[in-house]
Amino acid sequence: MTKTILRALRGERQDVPPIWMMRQAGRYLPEYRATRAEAGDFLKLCYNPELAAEVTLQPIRRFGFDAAILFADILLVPQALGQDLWFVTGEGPRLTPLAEAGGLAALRGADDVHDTLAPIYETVRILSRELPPEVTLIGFAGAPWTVATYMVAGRGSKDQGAAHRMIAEDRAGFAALIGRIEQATIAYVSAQIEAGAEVVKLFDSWAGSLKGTDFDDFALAPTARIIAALKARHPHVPVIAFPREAKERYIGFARATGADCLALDNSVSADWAAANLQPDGCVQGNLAPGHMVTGGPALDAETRRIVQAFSGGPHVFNLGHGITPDADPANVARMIEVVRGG
Ligand code: 1CP
Repeated sequence: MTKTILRALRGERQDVPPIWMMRQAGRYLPEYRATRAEAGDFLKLCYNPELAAEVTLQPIRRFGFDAAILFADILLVPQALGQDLWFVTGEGPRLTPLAEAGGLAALRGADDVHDTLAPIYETVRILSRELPPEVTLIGFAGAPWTVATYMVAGRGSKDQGAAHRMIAEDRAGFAALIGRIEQATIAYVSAQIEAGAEVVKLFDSWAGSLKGTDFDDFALAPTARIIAALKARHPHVPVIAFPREAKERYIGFARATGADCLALDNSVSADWAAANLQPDGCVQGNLAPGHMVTGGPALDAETRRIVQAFSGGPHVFNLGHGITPDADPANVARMIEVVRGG
């Protein structure tokens, strides 16, 4: 029997939507914190196939989600392209900003990423052996725009100002950077699929800050080219696109990029998305992550409302963004129970 998430991604409506959760392996789980401590730090955990597989499996064991997402990070691709990467505890990722690192010319070619990323493929192989047969394995990468914002600025930022400045000052240079990330992403994600990933998700977390033709050139077009390349090699592997905060640009995004499913953030209402996006195919989302902290009757009511809103078509239940470290695991268990009819 085909797994429930694969059925949804192929466009099938189901009475009970399959469910998984962004950042389901993470700091809100004591067993995750213990394994991360054992690994030493976050990056060592990403590059340790046994321990990365272990943290991927933890939320499956604890909650029985329908899918597992490979434990890794979108910033491993810049590192594999040769940019220094480290994480500052309590602050987040740091990279040597691209201009200081010698620009695009100093980076490796897209086909040279595999040496660095080989442990990630090993994690995928372990998971495809160890996951329960009914659970789907999701691989992922960042979409080029979001990855580029970190490469240019050397860190996360609220407005992605450094990348926007580069677009204004050197549009061709920025397009070349996007092209390099795009090629590396195709190589990386194809290798994940060959190692056993059954679905791919492209995270464009900062898509919302691109407007007009910038959105077309740097969010939509690169995603479309990546999906076209993946479909040429692996036609049966569904792709989930997540152009977060794209708002009205969500309309038509699945058709224009060839994505099988649109992951929805919390800026779009479920009723609006059911009317405007679901007719094009599967949608994923979009409970606000705050309910995993606060729980109570509002969690039950919102969960039921979202399931109901999307009940007329293909739907994968998820949060609108990643679960936060202050979330209560009991609320996660309750959300799953409600989705499954409890
Ligand atoms: O302290 C820790 O243990 C590290 C916290 C953490 C985790 C659990 C980071 C640092 N990355 C991850 C794992 C991760 N990141 C996954 C694994 C699978 C999962 O369980 O979902 C995935 C899919 C990501 C993707 C990711 N990393 C994104 C896109 C999704 C999103 O959240 O918008 C982004 C933007 C990153 C960069 C990143 N890595 C880590 C942090 C704290 C950040 C964000 C920094 C910022 O806010 O700018």
